[in-house]
Order: sequence, then C-alpha cells, then structure tokens
Amino acid sequence: MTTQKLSFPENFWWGSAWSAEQAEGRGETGKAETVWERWYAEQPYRFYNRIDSSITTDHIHRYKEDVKLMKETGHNSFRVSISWARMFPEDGVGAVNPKAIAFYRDLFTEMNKAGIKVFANLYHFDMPAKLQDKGGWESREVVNAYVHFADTCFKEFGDLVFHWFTFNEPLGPILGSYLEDFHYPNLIDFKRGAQAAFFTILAHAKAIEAFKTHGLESKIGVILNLSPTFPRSQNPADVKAAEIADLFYTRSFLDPMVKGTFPSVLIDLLKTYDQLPDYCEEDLQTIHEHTAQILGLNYYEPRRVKARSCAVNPDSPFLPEWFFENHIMPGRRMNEYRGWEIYERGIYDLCMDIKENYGNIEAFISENGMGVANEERFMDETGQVIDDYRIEYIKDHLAYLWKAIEEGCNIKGYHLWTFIDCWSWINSYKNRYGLVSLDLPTQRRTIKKSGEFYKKLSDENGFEYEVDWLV
Ligand code: BGP
Repeated sequence: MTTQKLSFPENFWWGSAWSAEQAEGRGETGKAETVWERWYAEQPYRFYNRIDSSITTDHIHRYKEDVKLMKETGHNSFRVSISWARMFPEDGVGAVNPKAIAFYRDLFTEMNKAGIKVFANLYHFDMPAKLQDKGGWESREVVNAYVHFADTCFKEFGDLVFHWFTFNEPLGPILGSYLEDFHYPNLIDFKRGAQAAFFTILAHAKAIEAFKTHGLESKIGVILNLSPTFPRSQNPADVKAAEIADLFYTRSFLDPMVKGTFPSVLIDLLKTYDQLPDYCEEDLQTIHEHTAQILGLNYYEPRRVKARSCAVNPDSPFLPEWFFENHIMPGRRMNEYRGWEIYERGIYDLCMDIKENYGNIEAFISENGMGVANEERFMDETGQVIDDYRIEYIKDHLAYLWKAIEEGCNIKGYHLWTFIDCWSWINSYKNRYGLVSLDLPTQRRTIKKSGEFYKKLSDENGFEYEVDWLV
C-alpha cells in the first residue's frame, strides 16, 4: 500500500451547503407560506415523525453562533439559499421585506468578517404557495416574479456575495411534483412537467440576463444534481436505454443551462410522444444567450440502467421509465438509510464528462454527503458523534476528485451536504448529514468527529490516502 498526501489547488473552496427552508425556521421577519408549509398543513402524515419546517435548525435566531461553528469546522465558503417567501412576504410578490434584507445582510456580513465566502442560491425547492396556485413554474407570471426577486437580491446583497446560483437541482421539483410524487402538488403529468422544466430554464437565463446589468465581480451559475449514467452491459439495448435515461435526467438541464441549447434527440423524442412544452423563438434566444458562468455539481449516486424487460402498459401515464429500467448492480455498496448507492468513482466520471463535453467550465462539488439514521448510537460519553463512516465517505470521494483535478478538470472546491444537521423535506430529521449534530429539543449543536476532521482537511488543504485504491 502506498500512502500519499493528496493536496488540492491553492485557495480551494472548503465548505458545505444548506437551504433556507431546511435550516432557517420561520422566525419573526414575516414570510409567505411556502409549498412545504402548505403540504404539511394538508398531509402531515407524509412527513417523517410529523416534523414540519417551522423551526428546523433555527438558524434565523442562531446565525451568529453558527458562523462561529463554520469557522471551527474549517469553512472558507458556505452556500445558503435566500428565501423568496421571506424577501416577498406578500405571497412572493409586492413589497420587499426590510426585515429579510436586514437578516441576510447581517448574516453575510458576519460570514465575510469570519473569512467565509458567501455562495448564494436563489431557489431551493421553496415556492411561495400562492405562486404555486398560479401554476408555479408552469406560469410565465411566476417566471417574471422570480426574476424580480433575483434582481432585488443582486441589488441588495451584491456587495456581500462571492458567487450566485439561479437554482439548486431544478430537476428535483420536476421529478417530485410531476413524475414521482415527492413534492407538492404531487401531480403525475409529464407534459406539464416539461412545461415547468422549460420555464425553469428560461427563468435561469432571464436571471442571468438581469445579473449582467449589475456589473458585479461575482459570477452566476447553477447547481445541478448529476448522476453519471451506466448501462448494465455493452449490449446495444442496454446502451440505448442508458442514453435515453441520460437525456431525460442529465442533458435536459445541463445542455440548455450551460451550452444554451437543448439536445435534438430529446426534442425529437418528446415530439414523437406529443410531450413538448409551449415556447416561442424569443425564449430560445434568451436561453441561448444567457448561460451559466460557473457550475455546481451535486453528486450522491450513479444511475444504472438496463433495457426494459417487459412492454409498457399503454394506459399508464407517459414517464421516462417507458424507455428503460433501473439496474441493481450485483455487489453494489449502499447507504441503506437513504437507499442510495455509494460509488465514489462516480465523482471522477462526472467531472471528466464536464471537462470533455461542457468546455471544462469552472465548477465545484456543491453537494456530496451521507445521511445516517439514529446517529445518537455513535455518540461517546461526551455527546460527540464519532462518525468515522462519514470521514471515510468524504476521503474516498475527495480522492477521486483529486484524481479528476490531476487530469485537468477545472474544479475549484468541495462543499459537503451539510453543515449542522438540517431538515430533509419529507424525511425531516430522519437522516443526519451534518458535520455538527443537532439535538432537536434543545437546539444544542455539537461538532462531530467529522467536523474536526474537516477543519484539519481545510487547514492542511489535503489529507493522507492509500492511493492504490484509485483505479
Ligand atoms: C439534495 C438537496 C438537498 C438535500 C440533499 C439530501 O438533493 O439539494 O436539499 O436534501 O439532497 O437529500 P435528502 O435530504 O432527501 O436526504
């Protein structure tokens, strides 16, 4: 075995990420109802242990203490999202909220004073409910309201933010709301989903267009959840199935948001099945002209695909699964708590794809992490979570990231999901991802063993690793 120090480029961004709805809590600033609050009010039984997003990690009250904890866990950068519902408490439109501006300005100032770069994301699944009633991302009116919100943020916070992001995982709400029943309003309707996806992409381009008028030094991009797609075998039927899955789940957003064009094979396929959204030439022009300047890559698991083994029921709703089945690879390693495969080499494959097919655009790992249930099992007598499994997970992924950088990938940083344990949508607080543990009843924060490891990693800008593993 050869042990070697894996060193990362100078000024590498070490940090983590979370989002407004998952960490802030409602607070007293005033905030419009979000789709998450609406859904909980209607169907509380869909949420693990019936925990809603009203308090979460109470960051709105504890942000000063939290910035100190960022420092203690080695952060030189951190991604937040700015809550649209808090900025525009009259249902996402109308007058901007001075209390929201004061909160974010104070938070970002504290972060900057501590030497922590602010990565600000504008949309992380948290649509104001009244705008959802108007059609959510299916509506041009909502696109315009979002662009106004984005423009307001550039104006109010532009001097404090290091890099901007239009969306986190824009595919997520499409899958959840229109194809797979895990986001409000829980429809199963591909064509409406395609419309919402198209307008999300248009909103991204229009926000970038607005950003350019502010003359800021920062960059603006998007954060995408990308899984490299692997066919079960080289059998042409499996390869074709994987190509189609990749079109639906990867190229659908990556191509227009980064290259400014849609994959023609995807357009043809949707046309054949009468699933194309409505759009006009001017939309395509806007999307073409205003693309991401920086790319965040959320990587959790690979996508493994095989050819379908049975015919599609013609009476079932049109879905991407009409063209493939998921493949369960014998021997795969799983994070059983979340049901996601752990495949660290996938981070390398993903970065190489961006290098080879997307102009090696400036990028960073914007999420990667391991959610574990009942972590109090691993507490020592002092109450610290001894999460060696998370340290191994981080090291194994970073080693492959290092290899990608060695081979020329333009990767500027690594952000873990997440900082302090936060609220995981319908899983609420079931799986814990943080470098810092949260005792929900008392809101007490305690740095985990992984938090101490992360500080050392960031201070030393690297770590010792058995490089023979890197195949
Ligand atoms: C990403 C989201 C995050 C976060 C993470 C972990 O897809 O951007 O918001 O939630 O996944 O997933 P989960 O919370 O569902 O376990």
